[in-house]
Amino acid sequence: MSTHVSEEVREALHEGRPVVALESTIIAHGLPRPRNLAVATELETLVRDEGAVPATIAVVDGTAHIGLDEARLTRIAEDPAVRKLGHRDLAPALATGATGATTVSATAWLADSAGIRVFATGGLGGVHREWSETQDESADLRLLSRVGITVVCAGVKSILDVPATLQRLETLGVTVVGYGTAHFPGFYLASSGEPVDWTLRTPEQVARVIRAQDELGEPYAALVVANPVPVEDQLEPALHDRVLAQGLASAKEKGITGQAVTPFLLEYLTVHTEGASLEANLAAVRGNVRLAARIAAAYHGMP
Ligand code: PSU
Ligand code: MN
Repeated sequence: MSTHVSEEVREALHEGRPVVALESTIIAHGLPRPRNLAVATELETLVRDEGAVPATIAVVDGTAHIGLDEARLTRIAEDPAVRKLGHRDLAPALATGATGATTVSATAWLADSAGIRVFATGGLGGVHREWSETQDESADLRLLSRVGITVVCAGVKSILDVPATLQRLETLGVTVVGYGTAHFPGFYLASSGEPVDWTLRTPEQVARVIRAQDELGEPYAALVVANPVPVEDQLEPALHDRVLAQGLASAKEKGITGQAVTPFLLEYLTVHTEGASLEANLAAVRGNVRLAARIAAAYHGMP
């Protein structure tokens, strides 16, 4: 397969130093330009500040890159022709020389293949509202049942049907823990109101769970570490509920389907909350990236 692991990431993995995978769909399709490039760079710096090596993942000209140099990162952020690639799109993208940003499903797969144990994103994809009409369930969920990677996220995007998504994660055997909370976070909101079965409070505790997965052996599903956005940074809940309802109605009216649904709703919220949802999204992602780096450091520092 046409995969390229950057020298910095390769050396870190070889020497057993912490590495954190970062996805690129959030950069290309989840955040507005030109802010997205600044955020992509900032996230890598946050990882480095915690003593870990960032590995942003994307497909450029038919090669899957684990760790992007500045030119490639800039292209992913700036080129409007960059595609959105889920796991199932990787083979045709590599075979045809395409360029695309990787979603959670594609990133988790590529990171795991490269030997990276910890991955940070904003919010996972999941079961969409009105699933009974559209059967729209993100490929993120099933893929996470197939790779033993740890994903730090602020829950699943609140545009989704959260209880249905949690049920699917249970069925698929994906372990879900709340970080410092007994409730599943709500992406833009600190809590979705749904309970979680397990609460962990330190990076070292999370690292011990990863180690226990290692000992239980393959095949093991992913570990989802659900880390809430700080309450002071969350989107105001009443504003969230009102604008989301309008966005869902607008998506339906416009006939938006498939891969376009998630980017459409994220942008709708950004525009109609005058940027407040974007700030909440960014606060969540920053917190996740920092925590992921601390978990990776704790895991690699274990005796
Ligand atoms: N988290 C964010 N913004 C995003 C995403 C996650 O804060 O844009 C992306 C991830 O790449 C995730 C994708 O895999 O949204 C889900 O898309 P879909 O629902 O089409 O599977
Ligand atoms: Mn979908």
